[in-house]
Amino acid sequence: MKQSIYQQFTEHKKLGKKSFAVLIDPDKAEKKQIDQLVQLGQEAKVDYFFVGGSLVIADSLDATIQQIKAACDIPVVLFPGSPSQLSKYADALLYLSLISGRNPELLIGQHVLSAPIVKKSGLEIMPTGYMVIDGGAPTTVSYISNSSPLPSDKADIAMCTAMAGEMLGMKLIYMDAGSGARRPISEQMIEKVSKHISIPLIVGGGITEPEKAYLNGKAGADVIVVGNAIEKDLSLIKEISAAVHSTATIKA
Ligand code: 1GP
Repeated sequence: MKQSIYQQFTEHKKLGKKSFAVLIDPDKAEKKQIDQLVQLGQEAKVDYFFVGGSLVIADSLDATIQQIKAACDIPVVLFPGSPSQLSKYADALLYLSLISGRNPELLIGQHVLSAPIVKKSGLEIMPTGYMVIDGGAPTTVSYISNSSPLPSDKADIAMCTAMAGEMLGMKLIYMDAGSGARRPISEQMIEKVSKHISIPLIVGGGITEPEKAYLNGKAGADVIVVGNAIEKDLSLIKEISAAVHSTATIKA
């Protein structure tokens, strides 16, 4: 039987294998650029395409995913900024609860309203504790979510938040400095969080160099997400993918 995406995440974590996810914002990516991204993604052995954005204006989500699926077998995971960003063409959904914030709408409110539609979508649902970490500049996600990000130098708060998320039943933790963050999440914070949880850890926001992607993996991130930097320079896919895949955590 085909492994679910979540089984892949946990299997890779067990083996200390790091994965690379390229984030595609359906609003920003043009049809031609998606074709190029998919081709380069296949060549570079990208593990996942995450699709979504804090603010998706154009109605191109379904079309974007169909275009990716028609061209490759790389799984497509929805990373939605709102409940309207659902597509039955994707493989799985990061079912996000903003556990770093204190906005009840994003912790549970919107989930209640959209639950029947999400259930009917038939998507693989992955409950995800979403933590926004201060990336040095106000990002769309902090404005839209109307909640402050977690301070970047407070690794202990991040650790306790992630631990609470896991004990509440979240299956993944996603730490995000926000799209285009000036300062990506520190390795010190990643290490602290990863040491205290047993579920897979996704890290993204402001990663622009292969070296940083590599160091994040070394520090304990299981999935590294890059969006903006690749949008600007497609050739980075190859370098960052190689860097992520060269990381191996020694498992005791
Ligand atoms: C943002 O984690 C993602 O939600 C990726 O961020 O676009 O800065 O790579 P970037």
